[in-house]
Amino acid sequence: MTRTVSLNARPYHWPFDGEVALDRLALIVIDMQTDFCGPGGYVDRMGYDLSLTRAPVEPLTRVLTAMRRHPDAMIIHTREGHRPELVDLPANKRWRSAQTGATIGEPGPCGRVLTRGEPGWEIIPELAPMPGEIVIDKPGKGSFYATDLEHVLHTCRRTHLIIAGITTDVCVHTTMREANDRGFECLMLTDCTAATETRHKEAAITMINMQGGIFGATAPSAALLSALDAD
Ligand code: C5J
Repeated sequence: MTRTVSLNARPYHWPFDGEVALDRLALIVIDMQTDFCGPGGYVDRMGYDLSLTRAPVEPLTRVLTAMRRHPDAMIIHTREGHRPELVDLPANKRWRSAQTGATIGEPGPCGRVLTRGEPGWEIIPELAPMPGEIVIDKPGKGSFYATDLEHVLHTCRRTHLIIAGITTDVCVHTTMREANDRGFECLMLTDCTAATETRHKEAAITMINMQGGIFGATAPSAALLSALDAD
């Protein structure tokens, strides 16, 4: 019998259907790449405070360690980035990045910005995927757009998603919205996510909690850790 999980969350005890077996659950860790939280990466070059986007690293390490003790649960990592030929980079996305001084596809201290195969695009070593974990490469902000994530989740019979990573207000929120519309029951781990501005993270969490949990629920990782360890 696989273990089930149920935990205190806001605005409701998660999941909505009482409990979820670990073999129906996937943890999705979004874009913990050097470009979003490492020195010389995309976010650093735009001038944001890296201590904010690095804050989830430690709690995420604990969550990954705990989840890896339960092989029934699926672990998925995502990476935002474009093909080296930039054929999947919309002109407006490139133009907007140029306005910030960190043009996508151009060389920088971590190689070409947000480009697949470059050092800045790699997941940071502390949170590197282990063998057997799934990596989804995405050209956009949402993890479902132009990827096979939905197909993988359906094939592996995953109905409940625990979502973490960076940034809360952009790729994490977009992914949670996409997942919610597809019928997945979602939980965001509040200390395992961060934005480039604290008020944006807070607003993003508040938005999830409105209307009875418009996109799902939110909880600190401690709630998940104790649910995973409970006998
Ligand atoms: C952004 C992301 N913020 N991973 N990407 O451009 O949230």
